[in-house]
Amino acid sequence: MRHVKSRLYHMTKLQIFSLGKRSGKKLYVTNGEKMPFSKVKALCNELQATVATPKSAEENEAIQHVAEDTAFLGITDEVTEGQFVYMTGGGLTYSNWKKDEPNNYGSGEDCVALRTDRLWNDVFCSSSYLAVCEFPA
Ligand SMILES: [Ca+2]
Ligand SMILES: [Ca+2]
Repeated sequence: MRHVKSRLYHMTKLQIFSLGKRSGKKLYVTNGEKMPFSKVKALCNELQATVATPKSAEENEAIQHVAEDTAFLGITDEVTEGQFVYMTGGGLTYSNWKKDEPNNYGSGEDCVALRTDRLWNDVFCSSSYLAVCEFPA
């Protein structure tokens, strides 16, 4: 019974999300809500997904297509300043930084956001941006 309940809960959570966009084997979905990075992480984790992480121009475009506004990506330089890595592990194999970014502005920006022009900017993790999760469909 507990299994059914948790399964139902999972399905409901999934249903809340609008149907996403697929790129290759990955599916990107958003609930259209803006929240700090810690909440995006928790939300995606709850859905047994990860924060959207583009590893090619095609995936970058797919994520931007799902997001109607600036969205967090699953990339940070929280561990070593200036060294951006995937939350799932490993250094970047693809990037699409806006000119003069990342700039680690102010007291330090350690999260990455995908803008509507598909370019990346390092941003404050405490700022609120769209939550986009990635499913290895
Ligand atoms: Ca930084
Ligand atoms: Ca920046």
